[in-house]
Amino acid sequence: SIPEQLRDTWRKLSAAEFAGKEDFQREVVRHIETTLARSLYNCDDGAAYGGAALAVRDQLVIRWNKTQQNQTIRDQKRVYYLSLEFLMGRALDNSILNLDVKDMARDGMGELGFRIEDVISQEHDAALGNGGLGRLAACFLDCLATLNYPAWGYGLRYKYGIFKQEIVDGYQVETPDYWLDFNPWEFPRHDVTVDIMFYGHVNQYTDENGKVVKVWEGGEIVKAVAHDVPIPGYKTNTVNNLRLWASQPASGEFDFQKFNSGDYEGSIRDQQRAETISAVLYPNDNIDAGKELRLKQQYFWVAASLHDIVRRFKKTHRPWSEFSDQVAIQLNDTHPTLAIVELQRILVDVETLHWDEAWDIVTSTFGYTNHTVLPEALEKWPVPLVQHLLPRHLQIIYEINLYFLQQVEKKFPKNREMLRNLSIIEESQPQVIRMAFLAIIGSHKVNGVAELHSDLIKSTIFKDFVAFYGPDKFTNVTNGITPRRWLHQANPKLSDLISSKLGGYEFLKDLSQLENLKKFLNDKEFVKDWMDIKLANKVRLAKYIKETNGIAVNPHALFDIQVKRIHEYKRQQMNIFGVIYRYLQIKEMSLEERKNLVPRAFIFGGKAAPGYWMAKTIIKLINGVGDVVNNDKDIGDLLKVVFLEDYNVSKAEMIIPASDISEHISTAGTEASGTSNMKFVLNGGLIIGTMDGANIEITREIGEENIFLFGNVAENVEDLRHAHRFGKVEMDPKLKKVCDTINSGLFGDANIYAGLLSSLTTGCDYYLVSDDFSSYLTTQDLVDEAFKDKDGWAEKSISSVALMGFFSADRCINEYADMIWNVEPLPEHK
Ligand code: H53
Repeated sequence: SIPEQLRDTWRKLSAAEFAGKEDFQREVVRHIETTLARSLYNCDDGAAYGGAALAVRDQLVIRWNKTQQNQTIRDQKRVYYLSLEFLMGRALDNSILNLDVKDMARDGMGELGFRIEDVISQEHDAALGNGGLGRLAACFLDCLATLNYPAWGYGLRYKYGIFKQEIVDGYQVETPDYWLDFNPWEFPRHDVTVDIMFYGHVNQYTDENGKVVKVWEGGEIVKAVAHDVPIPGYKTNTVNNLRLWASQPASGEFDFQKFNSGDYEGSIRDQQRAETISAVLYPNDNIDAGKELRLKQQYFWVAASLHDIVRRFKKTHRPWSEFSDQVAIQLNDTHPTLAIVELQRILVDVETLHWDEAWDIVTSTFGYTNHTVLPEALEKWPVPLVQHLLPRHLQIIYEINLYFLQQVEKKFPKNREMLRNLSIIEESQPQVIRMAFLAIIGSHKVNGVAELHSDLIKSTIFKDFVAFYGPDKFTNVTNGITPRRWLHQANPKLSDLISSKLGGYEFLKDLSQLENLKKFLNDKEFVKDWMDIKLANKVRLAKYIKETNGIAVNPHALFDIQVKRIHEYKRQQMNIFGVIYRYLQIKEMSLEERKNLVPRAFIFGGKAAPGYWMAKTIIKLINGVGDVVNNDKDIGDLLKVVFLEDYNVSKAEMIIPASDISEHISTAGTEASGTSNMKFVLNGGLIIGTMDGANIEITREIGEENIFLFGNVAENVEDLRHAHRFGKVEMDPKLKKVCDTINSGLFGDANIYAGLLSSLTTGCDYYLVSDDFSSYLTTQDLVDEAFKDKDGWAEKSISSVALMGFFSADRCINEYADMIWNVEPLPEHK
C-alpha cells in the first residue's frame, strides 16, 4: 500500500466517475484510439462497441474497487454462490442501465456516429450455462448487488460456452462457441492462483503428539487462475465480484526438457491436458452424463474457491469457530457438493481441527438448493472413479457416511431399510456416491425452488431424510427473475410506460409497486399504449424471423411461443402434435369457416443436448412441419411454424416481449420451477400451462382468470404411468390422427420419427402426452376465443403484470439471506 504522505497526490489523480456526456465520449474515443488502436477512419460498430464497453467498464471498476474495500473493512458475513453455470448474456446494455446512464450513452454514441442498439448488439453473449439453472444464478448476482449484499459468485471460466446451434436440413448441428476473442468484462488475476491436486495417494503418519495424520500427496498438480468479472447492482454503488477459475499447467508453459530433446508434441501435451479442465461447458441440462472430466471440473472449481474463501477468512485472524459467522456458501444444485468434503479435509487434515468441530463448521456453512427430481439428472459418481481421482476425499465421504449412519441407527434401531435408503453410498455395481444425499447431510438447510417442487422433494426423493431430520431442515424459496434485465432491458418501452404511470422507476427495485397499474385498467389511452407496445415488439420479432428464417409472419397473428431447452419432459412434442392437429382441422374447413379463425404463429426455440437423440428428433419434426405448413398456399397466414436457431439470453430479450401466449406445458411434477414463465407474464404475455412448478404460484398471484391451465395434476401422474405400463390406456383419437399423419410421411421420411411415436406406445408414454393432449387442444381453443376479445385480452395482460411483484428475484434473495444465510446488506459506499 502507498505510504500515508503520498496518498493525497494519489487521491488527486484517482480515476473519476463521469460528470456528464462529454466525459463519457472522451473515454470512448480515447479507448478506440489508444486501447484499440483505431481511428475515426476505421471505426466500425465492433470498434464502437469496444470503446463504449471499455469506457463503461472503467466506471464499474471504480465502484468495484471501492465496494471490495468497503466489504473488507466492514468485515461482515459474506455469501458465496457456487454455481457451475452463470448464463450472463450481454453486459454492456446491462451495465449502462444499472449505472443509469442510458440516455447519456445513446446521445453520446449518437453524436459520434453510432446507434446505441447497433453497438450493443455487437457483444457476444457470455453463455456459460445451459438453461434455467445458469440463468437463475445470473439473476441472483444482479439482485445480490442491487440489494447491497456482500456476495461473490464462484464458477468456471469455460473457454467454450454452450455450443452454437445451427439448423441444417431441419436438424440441429452444433458448432463451438469461442467467446473470448474480445471480452472486456473479465480481469485475469495472474497473481491469484491456487494449486489443485488430482490422483495421488493417502499416507498416514503419527505426529509428535501421537496423533494419526493423513496426508494426500504425490498427485498431479493443475493451477487455477482467477478471472474476475464486475457485477453492478441497479442504481447503487455496489459492484460485486464473480470469480471464474481457468485451468493452467502448474509449472510454466511447457516442458522444456521434452522440447529441447525434439519431442515438440510431448512438450505441449501436459499444458493441453491441464487446460482441458476448464475448456468446455458440458452441454446437458437436467441430464447427468457422468464423465470423468466433469468430475475433474467440479473438484478443480470447488477446491480453488474454498482455498480462496479460507484464505480470506484467515486474514481476519478469527478463530475457526467463527467461520460460519463470516461465511455462507450456497450450493447451486449438487454440482459443487465436493466443497463439503473439501472443507472438511482442509479443516481436519490441514488445519488439524477435531473431526466433530470441523463437521459443525462445515454443516453450519453450507446450504443446498435442489433444482430437480428427474432421476436422470441426479448426480451419482462411481466409487472407483472417485477413489482414483480423489482418494482422500473418498475416505472422508466414507467417514461422513459412517457417522451419519450411526445416528440413523440410533434413531431407527435395527432398521436396515432405513440405513440402505439413507446411505450416501448406493449399493449398485459399481457402488455410487449419491451426491444429493451428501449435500443434504453436509448442509444446514435444503431448499426447493417452487412450492410444489419443495413439497415433492420432501415426499419423494428425500422422504427418508425428512423422517430423520424432521421437516425444518427443508424449506422452499420460489425462484424469481431480475426485473432489471427481464423488463427494463428487454422491454424498454413497456418499462417507460409503467414508469410514466407509477411516477418513476422505483418499481424496478420494489416490484410489488406494479400493483398500482390496476388503477389504469380503464384508462383507454394507457391500454392502447400498452397494446401498441406489444404490437411493436411483435413487429420487431416478425422482422427478425423474416431475416433469419425467410418466413413472413403477420404481426397481428397470435404469437404462441415456446422457447426453452428441448426436453421430453417439457413436451415440445405435444405442442407440435397440437400444431399438426390444427393444420389438419384447417385443411378440412370451408373458406367460410376459416374466416372465424384466429391466425396463429407457433414459434419455437431451444437447444437439445448433443447426445439427446429424442430431443433432436423433436427439433427435426418441428422443422418438418414448418416446411409443409409455411409453404401451403391454401393456409396462408392462418398458421405459421417457426424454429428460431440458437436460442440464447440476448435472443430471449427480443423474443419474450413479443409473445401473446407462451407455453409452459411440462408433465405435472417434472419442471421444478421454470423461470421463463415469469419473464413472459412480466412482459404482458399470457400463458398456457400445466399445474407444475411455479405456474401454480403464478396462478395464485395473478388469478385463475388470467391463465390457461390444463392437464393432469402431479398427484395423478404415478397412477397414470402405472396404467400405461399395464397397457390400460387407449390412445386419444386426435393424437392417433396426428401420429397417422406423421407416419404417412407428410413431414419427411416416417422412419425419422419412429422412435418419437413409439415412445407414446411401446415406451408407455412416460411424459403422458396422450393423457393431456385433449385438454391441451380444448384449452388452445379457449385461447383463440379469448384473443378475439381484444379488450378482455388487454385487461388480462395488464392485471397479470400488476400482480407479478412476488416473482422479483430480489424477494428470493431476501428470503435466502433471512432463512438460510443469515447475512445483512452492507451500507453502500460513497
Ligand atoms: O433449474 C431452474 C428451474 C427449472 C430446472 C432448472 C435446472 C437446470 O436448468 C439444470 C439442472 C437442474 O437440476 C435444474 O429444470 O425448472 O426453474 C432454476 O431453478
